[in-house]
Amino acid sequence: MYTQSLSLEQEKQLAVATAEEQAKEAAFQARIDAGDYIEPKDWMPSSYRKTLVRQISQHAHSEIVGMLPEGNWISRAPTLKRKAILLAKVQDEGGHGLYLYAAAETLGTSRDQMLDALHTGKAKYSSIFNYPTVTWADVGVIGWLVDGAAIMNQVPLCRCSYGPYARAMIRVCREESFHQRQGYESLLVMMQNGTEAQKAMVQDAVNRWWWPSLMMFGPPDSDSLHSEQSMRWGIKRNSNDELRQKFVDATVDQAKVLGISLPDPELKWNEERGHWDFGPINWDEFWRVVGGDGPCNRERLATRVRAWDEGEWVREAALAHARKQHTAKEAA
Ligand code: BYC
Repeated sequence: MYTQSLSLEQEKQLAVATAEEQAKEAAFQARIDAGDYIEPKDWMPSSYRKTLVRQISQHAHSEIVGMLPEGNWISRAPTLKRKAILLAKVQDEGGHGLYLYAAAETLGTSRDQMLDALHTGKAKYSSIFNYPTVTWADVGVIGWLVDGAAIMNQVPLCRCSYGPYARAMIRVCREESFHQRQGYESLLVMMQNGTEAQKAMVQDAVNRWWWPSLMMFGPPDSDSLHSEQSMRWGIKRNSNDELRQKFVDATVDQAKVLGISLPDPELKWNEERGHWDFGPINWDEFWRVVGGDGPCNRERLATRVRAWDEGEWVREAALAHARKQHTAKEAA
């Protein structure tokens, strides 16, 4: 009898808690639907927090790992001007990673935890950075196609429902736009004033980067695990396929101006849809790369882990300095 009345009481408490939780979730969704920004101290469902930490930290990792393929060409840039531009671009990417780690930290996850997830292979980063940069033209093509795809995906994130992420993205997008233009301009110079060998080098780079760039937008909507919920929460404003189509539509004309061809025999204007049709994407290759078996996955991760290990003394020195400053302030 006693046990039964206790469990009834517990059930009642549970029902009240569930009703409270549901009311909170409904109020939260109403704020999102009204276009309100969610700030770090606001109540949020734990799954919203988890999704954001996943996406923002993976985005941050992509920026940091994304420094490597282009960084490979800093010492071999063909002119002082191109070297200065490339240095600034790679440095910007480091900065983007830092804004994004800071945005993710506001959700209660430490930078050490995020980096540990990267270094142990638990967290993902963009598939695109697992491809090699074999010639100088790859640097221009990364600017044009990879940063072009990144902007297409990231401009809508400036209106993401989570305030710190949305604000970080505004600055990131401004800089990405310069990155895209510098890449396009460097390709234009090679295509208009270059030798036949240089033009062939640009075409070869486009052939290698085109399909991986389309994969950057993620799996097709039918296979996208998170899109539906993320769109309901206003984290994603467009689906993977919508953004991929927008990118193809914008890029075809740019390719014509450059005088290069895109490596897709099925690329065709569809009058009825008002969009470019394009051929099938090799999703087996995408999942292989995402799963760790791309051309450069092991090399990229090993480089990041080495940088982390070799930077330990810097972190220790910075912490010791901060402690010293703190003690001096306390004593004063
Ligand atoms: N690569 O349900 P889905 C840059 C994963 S940095 C690897 O559609 P979601 C730049 C996805 O994480 C560019 N993994 O996911 C830097 C999920 O697995 P988990 C980076 C991918 O999150 C330096 C699973 O597949 N941009 O531009 O709704 C130099 C199912 O996917 C990829 C961002 O990070 C991929 N390509 O949508 C130059 C932007 N695609 O997490 C340039 C922010 C999907 O469940 N992120 N996966 O294990 C986003 O907008 C979204 O996270 C995505 C994916 C559109 C990428």
